Amino acid sequence: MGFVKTHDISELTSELIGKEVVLGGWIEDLRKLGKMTFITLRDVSGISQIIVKGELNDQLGEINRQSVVSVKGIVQDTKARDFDFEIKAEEIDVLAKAIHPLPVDPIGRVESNIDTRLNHRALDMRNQKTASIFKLRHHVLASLRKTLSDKKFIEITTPKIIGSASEGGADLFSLEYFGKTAYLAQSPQLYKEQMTIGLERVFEISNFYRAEKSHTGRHLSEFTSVDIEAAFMDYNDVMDVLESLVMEVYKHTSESCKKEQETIGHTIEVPKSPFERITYTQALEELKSEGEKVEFGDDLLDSHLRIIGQNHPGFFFLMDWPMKLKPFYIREKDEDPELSRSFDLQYGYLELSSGGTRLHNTDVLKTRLKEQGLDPAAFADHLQTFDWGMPPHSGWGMGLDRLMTTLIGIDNVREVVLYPRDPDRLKP
Ligand code: AMO
Repeated sequence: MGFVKTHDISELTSELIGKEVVLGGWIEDLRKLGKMTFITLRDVSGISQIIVKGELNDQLGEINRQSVVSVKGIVQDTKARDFDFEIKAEEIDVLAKAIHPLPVDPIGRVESNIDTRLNHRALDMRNQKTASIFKLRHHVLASLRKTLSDKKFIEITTPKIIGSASEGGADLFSLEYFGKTAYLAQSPQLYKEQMTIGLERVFEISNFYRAEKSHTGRHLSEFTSVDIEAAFMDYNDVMDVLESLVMEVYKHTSESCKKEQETIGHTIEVPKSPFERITYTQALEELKSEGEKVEFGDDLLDSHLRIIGQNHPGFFFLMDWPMKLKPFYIREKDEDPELSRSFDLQYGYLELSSGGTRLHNTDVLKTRLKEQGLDPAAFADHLQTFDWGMPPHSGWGMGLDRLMTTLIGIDNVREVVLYPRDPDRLKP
């Protein structure tokens, strides 16, 4: 028998009763009862019971749990509670044995700590809770792509190996590039802005790199960012886009991923819309009234954001930050040049996204670069595109991994990333 499946387990229907099928999957459980053996077979779609009798049972040697097998047999009704159907086996091929002891228990009966699971991530993916997280992540990505396409954003892929920093000098990984120094992109910032001159509305979903020595549940050295940039939009417009995207992700997964929610043990609650929009100045007032010593121009510390987050649970925008706290590409407010047209999307204390209206005047941009201690010459390639009819534009970047943690109700991004990279983790 070959290893070609005729059906996934979830594709078994009552119409197939009495018919022959070939299934493929992993042995989750195996019970020998004298003349019969009951096997629980799991594939990506579900579990089925395999009944082995007669000669086949006599010939059945030792098969370890978690070995991968191909089973040819006849579909029949079952009395067993946990299964819709069972298969009366005609042939069983062990395609590859699992060598015991296994480093983590894929059934999850014996719990392993996160480091042990991450060190054996491929096997951890046979744990249904882990698999459900990544199935959910797939649905989130599908929903984001659909909503952005519906809103006429065009998906782009920008380079990850770059010649100069896009977000300023800090937190950059550098590498040897044919005798030159190259860097890993921290964001698609400059490229996505440039693309508005021809495509108007663009988005990218890719991994980016930050050499931050942070050891928290929300920082990674490699993270997935969802980025948009849109010509002829103001920061309020792109906040609307962000809000509708988050709402769609929540609605879509809460409706389409019932099984995953059940397995994970968390119900996705669709948040209330519209999200509150509070200003930095308002946040300062709230902090002061709680006895915090903060002045205009101070960045908000984690402890501050925890207070603000408690006052505004769930999603909210924190907008109009002081210019001096913002990157060089952010534009000021006409009515108060000390304030910027910028925002963060918060989930309680957690920053999920930041963005704003961009400067699109080259001279102002050059001045801003210098003010921030950056050399305009290093940005020559970028700056020249502003001489080719750069439209006013706005955009944002959102950490997908962080969004996933809000959806699942956990506080460690490592749970939602296949092979996380942080200062202590480069393998596997
Ligand atoms: P910023 O640096 O705020 O903005 O990043 C945007 C969002 O990306 C996520 N993020 C991270 N997630 C995990 N680990 C990290 N080390 C990490 N760093 C950032 C966060 C954050 O809110 N170019 C701008 C965006 C823009 O203006 O369009 C930028 O990169 O969720």
